[in-house]
Amino acid sequence: MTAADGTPAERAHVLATAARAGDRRALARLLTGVENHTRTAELALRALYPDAAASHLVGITGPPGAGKSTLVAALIAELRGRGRTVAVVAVDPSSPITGGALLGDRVRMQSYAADDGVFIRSMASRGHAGGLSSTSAAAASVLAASGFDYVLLETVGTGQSEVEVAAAADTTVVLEAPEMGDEVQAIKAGLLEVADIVVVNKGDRPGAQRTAAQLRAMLTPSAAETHADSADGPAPSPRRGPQPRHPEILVTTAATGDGVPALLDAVIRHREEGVDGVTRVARRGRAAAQLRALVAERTWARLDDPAHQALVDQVVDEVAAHTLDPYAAADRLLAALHP
Ligand SMILES: Nc1nc2c(ncn2[C@@H]2O[C@H](COP(=O)(O)OP(=O)(O)O)[C@@H](O)[C@H]2O)c(=O)[nH]1
Ligand SMILES: [Mg+2]
Repeated sequence: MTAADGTPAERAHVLATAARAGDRRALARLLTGVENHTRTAELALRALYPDAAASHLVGITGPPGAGKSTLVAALIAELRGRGRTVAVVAVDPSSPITGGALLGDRVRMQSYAADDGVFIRSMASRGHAGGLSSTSAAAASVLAASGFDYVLLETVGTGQSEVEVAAAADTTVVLEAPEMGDEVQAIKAGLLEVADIVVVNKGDRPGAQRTAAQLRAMLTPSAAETHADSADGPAPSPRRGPQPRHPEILVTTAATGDGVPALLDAVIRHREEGVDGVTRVARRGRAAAQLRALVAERTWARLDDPAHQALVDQVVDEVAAHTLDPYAAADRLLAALHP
């Protein structure tokens, strides 16, 4: 039997088994199924899910043109040099505003085509029924379960959903280029909040070290602040759970590979130090986000059933006419599902 025959359950079993064994065509097919929300992909993902825990999921985000794709290519080289396998999901924006080249082009230049330890998948950032973050999380799960030691998720840090994708990784790396205006770019996008590691790339450009110093000054609590807090601020409230970490700030030159081994060391350190705290929190956040998206998607799938069509149409009309408020409308729709 081939993956094209049989029931969805049978096809899913064939695909999951082949993906686990490293069959790239099966993997590619499975990822297409994940993007299209097919029943077969869902069943395969369910079979693969328990195997995904060992992989290290690393999000890489930052403004367009900061060098994310170049850095991903450099990280692939570094990981392969250390004998580790790596899969990449690159979320390419559908709009051509980015000045950067597609990751696939960069990696093709380095010819990993024949290397089974590298797998690259590009994904459009628009048009995902269940949301970009649930689709890319599912894709990352498939790749992790297929045995890749590292799964890198490259997203442009320009939209909320793209940032969420990277933020939900075990380790989130935020890229910054040396100051291109008067302000550090990542601050505008609110990206620094999600950073476990901040990388100032283009270390060969003037201003890289200065940008790194500015970021360190901003992100590292100074002794003076600590003192001021205890002197005249209100008593600090007791914190629960692990203390937030202050992101490490590194400088790389992705174009030459300078600083990339140190970055990989920091990524590994982040996970090792965080196994019981930070990583678990990140994984829980990812699980919760994925579940929220799925529940919303499945609820709508049920409401889209012809049996509910008349009610949905009526409620939409009433909300549009302001004769029913949207909150009551939502309650009425949910009640219809659980009579
Ligand atoms: N000078 C310099 N240029 C770089 C470096 N890394 C990337 N670039 C260049 O910056 C541009 C954008 O890189 P890309 O990786 O496509 O950026 P992305 O949009 O963040 O993925 C390209 O022209 C790269 O060659 C670097 O370390 N130094
Ligand atoms: Mg890119």
